[in-house]
Amino acid sequence: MKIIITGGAGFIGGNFCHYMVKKYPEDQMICIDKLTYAGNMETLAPVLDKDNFTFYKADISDREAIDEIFQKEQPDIIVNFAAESHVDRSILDPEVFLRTNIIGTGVMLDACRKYGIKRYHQVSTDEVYGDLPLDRPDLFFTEETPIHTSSPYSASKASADLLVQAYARTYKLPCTISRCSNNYGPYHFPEKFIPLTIANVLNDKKIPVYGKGENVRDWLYVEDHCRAIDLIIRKGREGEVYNIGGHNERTNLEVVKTVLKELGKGEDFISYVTDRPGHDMRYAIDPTKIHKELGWLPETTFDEGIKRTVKWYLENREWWEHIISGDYQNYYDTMYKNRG
Ligand code: NAD
Ligand code: TDX
Repeated sequence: MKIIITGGAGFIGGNFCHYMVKKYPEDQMICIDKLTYAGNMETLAPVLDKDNFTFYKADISDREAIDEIFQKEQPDIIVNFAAESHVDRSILDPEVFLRTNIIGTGVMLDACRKYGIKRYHQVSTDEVYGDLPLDRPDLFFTEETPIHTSSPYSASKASADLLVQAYARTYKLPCTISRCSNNYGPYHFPEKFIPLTIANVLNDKKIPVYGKGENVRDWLYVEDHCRAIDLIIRKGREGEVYNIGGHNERTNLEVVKTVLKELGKGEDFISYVTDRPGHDMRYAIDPTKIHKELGWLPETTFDEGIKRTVKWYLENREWWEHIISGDYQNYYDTMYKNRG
């Protein structure tokens, strides 16, 4: 079996490459990544020299390049992780989100039609459902919740989902979609909340908490997400959407306090700053469908996952210091300077 993994030099795609290369030595993993600011070959270091791993540097919105790879590799399964993934960047400049997340998905789907595949899997997000109010803890996102997006990022991801569903219906392309809640774990780019918190504390910098820190996210350890996708591509039903999440809701303030405790630091690191425009209040996934159909359940508790994550950032300083010492500093200044 040949499996194309796009966006494999990023956070979740990278963890998925590690997981799949190790679990399926008989299958070939073919990673396609443009190596944007978020892509990092150091993330792929553990698999680069493995016989069942191949890497192509290419843009998923580049039709010619994608066609060439499909023609050469004749893949069976595609897992499309490649995306612009940071909400704040989509607010600063939406255009690249439209190009990669929408056009790029369209190009991948066209290549699947042209060359024929056994399964196309779209890695989507719970953000396509919009948000839930804080005072209705009884409400959760199910696969039937209407699409209702807030940011240019989530709108571009929802557009991609609609394209996938259109290709599945019109061209009978064998597709699945997964919509996962917030991931955390090793190799998470330090612009995102949990690694940003860890990196700032380790560099003796304040943690910028948006608004009052009361927004709620449903956190899932990245390996649990990888396991869910593996199950869906092998056993999930064609044409279906699967929500992935672990009933692990935390306010941002609770998350920061857990990380600070793990690092043995006090709450004086917390700094409240101007809120994100259009900031979604609460995400909460109902994962009943994937549990009942595929037997999936998260295995890592939040406390255990945070312990492992903090340990990883302490032991892999070089990986993230490399990132924050480069271009990232300009982004950080633009995003956080004068935010007050
Ligand atoms: P990431 O930003 O860490 O990685 C994205 C990867 O895609 C990078 O390696 C980047 O170089 C690559 N890429 C970007 N544009 C590309 C292009 N045009 N062509 C080829 N490669 C390109 O993102 P992530 O957090 O690992 O997210 C991966 C996927 O999972 C995304 O589709 C995201 O929407 C989805 N998702 C993420 C989360 C989360 O909590 N991080 C939750 C749910 C869903
Ligand atoms: O500096 C910060 N301060 C802060 O309070 C940052 C970067 C974030 N936050 C808040 C905003 C959110 O409520 O923390 C929460 C998490 O923020 P992010 O890490 O930016 O994630 P989020 O916006 O929830 O989106 C993530 O989950 C869904 C991923 O980045 C998406 O790719 C995924 O689809």
